[in-house]
Amino acid sequence: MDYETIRYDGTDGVLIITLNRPDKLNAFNEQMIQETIAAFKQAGRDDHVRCVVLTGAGRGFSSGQDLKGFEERGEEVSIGEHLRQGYNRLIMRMVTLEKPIIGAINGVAAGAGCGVALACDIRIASDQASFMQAFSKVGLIPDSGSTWMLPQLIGYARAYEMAITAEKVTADKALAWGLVNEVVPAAQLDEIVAAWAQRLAQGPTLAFGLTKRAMRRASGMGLEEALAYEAMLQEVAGRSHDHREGVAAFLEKRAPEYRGD
Ligand code: LHQ
Repeated sequence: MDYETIRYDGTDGVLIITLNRPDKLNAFNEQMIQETIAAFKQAGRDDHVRCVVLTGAGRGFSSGQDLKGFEERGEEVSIGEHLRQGYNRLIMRMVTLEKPIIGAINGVAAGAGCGVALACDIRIASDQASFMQAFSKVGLIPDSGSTWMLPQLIGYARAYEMAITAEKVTADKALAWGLVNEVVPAAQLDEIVAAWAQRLAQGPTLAFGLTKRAMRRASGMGLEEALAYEAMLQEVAGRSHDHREGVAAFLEKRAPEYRGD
């Protein structure tokens, strides 16, 4: 599939999706929202893809909704419908993709761009990155999953602070708050993310995917239900090639060779 607003580059089990409207700090217009949804759908269907990296071209990760583009669509556009047809589908595609997604946060992640960053499973941030719940600057509430994901990640008080101040949270503060997994020098971001992605792409993809499903679902469950759900998914993982291979490799004192199934 040909994309115009994103780049879609895959090698050795790693797919890199690059938001590619650098002049606008990768603000999402309608085409970029739909192309990013399509890219994650394609990633889900392609068995060669075992890890996805999401990043931005230029100095931004994403500045959120393209406010100029949205304004030009006129007064009668329903924001609710725009979310339902766009960002909500994108966020659901990301969280239901049963492969790890690494957010390589190269610069500012604002508004819906912050929501999309939060929907990644792991965030590696450049020391130049920042996170901004920009919505209240334009009189809106956090969307794209931010009201759900942000309090879970950093707690209600910090999440609410980010929402009502709309101030940039620096990479270092994001690390201290548990918003990112690692902060790295900007010049080394690509290299360090590539090492992470290679490692994950050589891992037991089925187990990584089921782990994501179990953890995402567990947040809506009590312990008893979560235990039952874990047992059900472990039954599936336990029948996989990679489980047998992992145990055999351990017993034979060698490195495992996972296939992803
Ligand atoms: C932009 C944008 C942008 C267009 C930078 N749009 N051009 C959902 C549904 C429906 C409606 C509304 O929203 C939503 C969800 C949302 O995402 S709401 C939140 C939308 N985003 C924002 O409010 C952030 C707006 N941007 C900013 O505050 C700044 O650009 C940040 C703090 C992100 C970066 O600041 P700087 O590093 O100083 O860069 P800059 O402001 O100079 O931006 C560079 C260029 O990118 C500039 O264009 P220009 O032609 O002047 O060089 C900006 O106009 C353009 N740009 N964000 N969201």
